[in-house]
Amino acid sequence: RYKVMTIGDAMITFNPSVQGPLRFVESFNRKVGGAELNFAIGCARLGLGSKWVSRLGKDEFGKVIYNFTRGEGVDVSEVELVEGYPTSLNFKEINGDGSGKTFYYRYHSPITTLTPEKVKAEWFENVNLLHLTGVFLAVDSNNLKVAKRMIEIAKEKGIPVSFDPNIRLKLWTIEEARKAYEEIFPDIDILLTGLDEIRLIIGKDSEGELSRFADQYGISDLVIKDGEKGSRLYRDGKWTEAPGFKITPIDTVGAGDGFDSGYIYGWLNGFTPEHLLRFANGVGALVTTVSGDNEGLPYLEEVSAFINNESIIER
Ligand code: KDG
Repeated sequence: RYKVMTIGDAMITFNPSVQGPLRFVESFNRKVGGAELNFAIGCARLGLGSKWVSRLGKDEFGKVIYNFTRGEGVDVSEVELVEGYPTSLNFKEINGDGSGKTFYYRYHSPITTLTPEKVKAEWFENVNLLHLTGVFLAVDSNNLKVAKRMIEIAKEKGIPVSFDPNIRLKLWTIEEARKAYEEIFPDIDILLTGLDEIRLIIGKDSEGELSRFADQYGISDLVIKDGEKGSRLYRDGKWTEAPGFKITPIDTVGAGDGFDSGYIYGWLNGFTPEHLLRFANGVGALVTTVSGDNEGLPYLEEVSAFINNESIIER
């Protein structure tokens, strides 16, 4: 079976018990979040081998995240709990339409103890794809060096690299983000980005300009996610698109990570462009139907049933 590897910071995510401004929320549900971790869980649920490289605090919350991730069947052999760096926290605000805001407490995150020298070629054993996101880059300015070292090893081994810019303007400025992205775009095979994000990054959004951008960097798959409207893929000089699914979202946080896991699952398994987009749209949509950043990530049979409009007989 195919295996993916990703690296990133995770947080205890406090989901609000009621919708509306955070200042009026008095109780929360303790959950787990983090863009790359959500991706790793999404891949594992779909049946891929999935490895998440990280550092957590050597504290109660670090143990929660470690055990939760291991319980999802994600390979945690390169996750360490480190002393002196508390596990990061994230308080969420959720609006009536399911959209949300995040309030981070992730200063001196444990992942900042990972340096480029600690990256090992052995991590890449049996790995078929490396997935990185801009959240990891945004958490600490040194993480770009770690990411570049990982990309370097992946390239040496002929392992494709996918990237989601995942812009988090609460963690860095758009200028800082652009500078970091430009350093890694030339090495990216699959770029998975929101339409609003790519607009912010390159200042353009027409298909002609987007395809020129992909060609310029040698990106083989440029995937544009546009939430409930659906997604588009630019590959080999051609655009393919697939409409989104009509659902009522409860919590949209994590939908993009779910989409990415669906896309990578389909890509590794050789799906056609149309099927790839439809499958990834289905995964993203299902994520929004459950509260929490990763709870709604579907199992393979659930996506298949959802996108084929079949009901699963439960009793
Ligand atoms: O993509 C969803 C993630 O963003 C969420 O789980 C946690 O905000 C988060 C982050 O920055 O990783």
